[in-house]
Amino acid sequence: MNTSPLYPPLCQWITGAAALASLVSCTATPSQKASRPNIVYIMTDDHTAQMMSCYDRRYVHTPHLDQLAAEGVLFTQSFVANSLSGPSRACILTGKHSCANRFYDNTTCVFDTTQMTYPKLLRQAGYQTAVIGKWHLESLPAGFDYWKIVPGQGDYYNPCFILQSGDTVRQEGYLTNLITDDALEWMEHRRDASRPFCLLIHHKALHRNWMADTCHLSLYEDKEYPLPDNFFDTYEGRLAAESAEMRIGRDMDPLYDLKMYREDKSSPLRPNYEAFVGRMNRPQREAWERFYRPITEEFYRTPLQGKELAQWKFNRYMRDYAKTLRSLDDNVGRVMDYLREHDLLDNTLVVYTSDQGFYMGEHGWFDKRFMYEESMHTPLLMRLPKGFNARGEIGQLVQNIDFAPTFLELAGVSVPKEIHGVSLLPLLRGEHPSSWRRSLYYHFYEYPAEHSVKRHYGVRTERYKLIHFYNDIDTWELYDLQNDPTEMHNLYGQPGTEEVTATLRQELERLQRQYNDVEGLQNFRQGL
Ligand code: SGN
Ligand code: CA
Repeated sequence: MNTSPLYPPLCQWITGAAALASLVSCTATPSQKASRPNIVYIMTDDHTAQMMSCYDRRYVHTPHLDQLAAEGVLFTQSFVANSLSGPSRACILTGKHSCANRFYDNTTCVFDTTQMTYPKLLRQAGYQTAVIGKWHLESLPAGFDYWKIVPGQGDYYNPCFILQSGDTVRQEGYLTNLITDDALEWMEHRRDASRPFCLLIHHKALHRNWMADTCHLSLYEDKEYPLPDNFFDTYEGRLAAESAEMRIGRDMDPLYDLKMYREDKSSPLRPNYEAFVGRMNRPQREAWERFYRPITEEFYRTPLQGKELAQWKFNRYMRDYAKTLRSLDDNVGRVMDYLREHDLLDNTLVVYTSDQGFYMGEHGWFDKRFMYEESMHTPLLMRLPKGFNARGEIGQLVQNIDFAPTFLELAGVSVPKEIHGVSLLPLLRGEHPSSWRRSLYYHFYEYPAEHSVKRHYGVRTERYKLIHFYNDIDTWELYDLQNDPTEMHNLYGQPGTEEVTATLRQELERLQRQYNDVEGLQNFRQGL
């Protein structure tokens, strides 16, 4: 079991929630209640809506997230602008598409911290700002009173943190718990209770390779997960999909991804198994091996092939993901308990989202990147401060570039004209603005790169999606999401689709002009 220096291990927290109350001293004062709302923004990594029971009941039960949704709002049509970690984070901080914030991909970019971000503007307006956890923008955070981040992707076990002092410290414990410990510690001891705050809690979970806390390893082992209908997709009419390297059956690594380590087997991804389990202390390592050893022995004793192997991998992947998710859901519960017990909920906007969606076997895949639904979509829940009356589902098209203007408007800070997103406050008030946007723009750049997803951009309306894959390919795809929600039938060029294609093309070009996506526009013209 993992422990943190500040608080007892999470598994004890769950049974001893009352203990938290006895640790606390800081309660909201009447003046604070009347002040500008706080923002608690929880962002996870690669958490997809299929794996949240408030969105989808097939696979998992996430009681704390469900409660957040039940007490607030759940966006059904929430999307990212570029389905990858760094780019998504840059879009969120700036409220602008990648073409404007210039953080295009994870591999070649460094975030320019001299540019405008919403935390900077909130801070200038008197908010206390903090970010804890995964940052992944290469440069160090700017615009925060307090930050503590993991280097790069971070490690699940006994992770290192980079501190504001410039020092790097290694902390014993499980990362999802440690990030939450620090967030609670910041709210409890490091802020001035008389001023509003904006706290960003950025988890590494549920990023690959889905390493659960030792206390959750034995969960869900008797569960068989139903395969998505298009698990054995043949990618007909979709060249870019066919060439991607993210198939569970073919590309998921038994050692690195599924932890099937055996002394005489090495992984092409992680020749040294120690790179990830090597961080564990002895009890962690023993618990880990106790759990995985019998499964590994069975795996090598009765080798599977073809579809059987793919299905076996799918089930192991789903179980590891669900176990890792368990810590996340519990830790969201800890944050909500803290806010409730400190009388902060009435005056706080709590947001739960992910840096993008993820494939849980749809099209046979894991990972993200594509403009297809599972990865362009991202979960979005909000619990609203007093005065905002929306509840239940919100169905308008929203995008992660909308968070910055929403938070700024909520704080009474004027929204800079350069921001591409729009404030969600009218929707949170329960209004149904007739002029709400009818289309979204998307642009993905990280190619050539891991998983081999071609560069592409496109437009999504409520019903249709038009995508152009470019660079070393030049193909268009058109989907009717109403008749083909899983995007299996590329209608581009089919008789009868001329009118809708022309309208979508026009809309795509309009959006590229509006956001001044020069590279996109150039490719659009060449691709015609
Ligand atoms: C790592 C992963 C990839 C993943 C990227 C981007 N490989 O490189 O599978 O697509 O991160 O993810 S791993 O072998 O290092 O696990 S992102 O969410 O950070 O954009
Ligand atoms: Ca991610």
